[in-house]
Amino acid sequence: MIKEVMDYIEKADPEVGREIWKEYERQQQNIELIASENIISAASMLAMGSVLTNKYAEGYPGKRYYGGCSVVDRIESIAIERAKKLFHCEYANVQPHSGAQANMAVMMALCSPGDKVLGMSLDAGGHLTHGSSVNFSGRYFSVSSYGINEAGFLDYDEIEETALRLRPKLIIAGASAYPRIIDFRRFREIADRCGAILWVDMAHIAGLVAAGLHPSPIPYAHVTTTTTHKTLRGPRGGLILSDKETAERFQLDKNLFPGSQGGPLEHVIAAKAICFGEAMKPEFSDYQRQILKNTRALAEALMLQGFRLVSGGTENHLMLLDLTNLPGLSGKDFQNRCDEVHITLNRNAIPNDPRPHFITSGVRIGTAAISSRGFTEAEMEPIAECLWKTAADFEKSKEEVLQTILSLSAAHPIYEG
Ligand code: DSN
Repeated sequence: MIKEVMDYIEKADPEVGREIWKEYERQQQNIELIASENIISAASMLAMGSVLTNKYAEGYPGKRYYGGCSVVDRIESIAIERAKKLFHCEYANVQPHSGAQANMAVMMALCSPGDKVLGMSLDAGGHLTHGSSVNFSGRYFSVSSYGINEAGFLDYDEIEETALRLRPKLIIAGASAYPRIIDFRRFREIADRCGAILWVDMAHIAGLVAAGLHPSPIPYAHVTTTTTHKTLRGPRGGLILSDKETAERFQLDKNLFPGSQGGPLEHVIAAKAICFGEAMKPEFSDYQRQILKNTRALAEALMLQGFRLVSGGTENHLMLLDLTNLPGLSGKDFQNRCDEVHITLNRNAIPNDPRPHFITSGVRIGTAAISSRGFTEAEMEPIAECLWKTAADFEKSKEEVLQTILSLSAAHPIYEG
């Protein structure tokens, strides 16, 4: 079906259609190790290409500013009810166009410009929207940040000490490049001790949380946000979750629309509903368990090859490779070499990185996408070997690595049939 759709587009607009086919072939051939990417179901993908994209629906189900919204009202209500059931919470807003939009609305709801905020620093694995100086969150709020300790772990005692000293209005927990379990209960205790609100951004781990394989932030956070396209394996988009009382007290709905967004993307909301439905099935828990098994197997195989891992391992879907034992090899060089052999990953700063942000001394690796393709633990060893050869002996082993990667990819086709 996906191929028929691409054929149709190519006939209608050969210039764009050909590029979409090329991207399909790239995804088919490459081993995708970017920790924030995934391969979504055909149903979820096709819902985004449906007639729902034609509809304007500013407002919320039953309270729209346009006529003709009865169908999208039902679809959005299905998405809301499924999100609440999946994450065991009382309130869900499924309209954020992205994680960043969800985060902006939440920050505007919970704080006033100039308020003190404490979030994880981008350098240590936090996110741009958690107070980076180049983002709205760092420009309009008075942000301080916490990092990780020498061993690569969050140091909760130090975070508590900082929070008690600064007395922020808001504490942000959640990360984009942290390979360990986050103790949300401890974060809530810290927030309560200093009178702060706790907002958790669980974007990376939402799939694991849905499957009960990472402690849920929902019982502890005042507000939780996530993207829907990472481990959750849905369409590109955002989600806000909370209890009813907090949602009403901080007017979460109003802060998203009309506060920071216009018309909702009902075609994407339908795809989110489908993703939430899929995530409630037993197969989804099996999939999340496989992510954990693959990540651990890959981490162990990489360490055996000679790679160093920040924090010495992983407890979730991702790991951070510290390349400083490979003289002269930056994160950027390694990412570029991997591109040449059809392995896709992204460079990432490591703690106290000696190189600038655009270069870095590390890479981030995750297994959500390859697990969706059906890769299992046995295939993590050859992938680790390919990564090591690419890092340590590139010119000599490039052809051999390329052949191994192409045959591994060919064994796990995407969107066939
Ligand atoms: N860009 C995402 C990631 O790669 O983690 C975060 O928004």
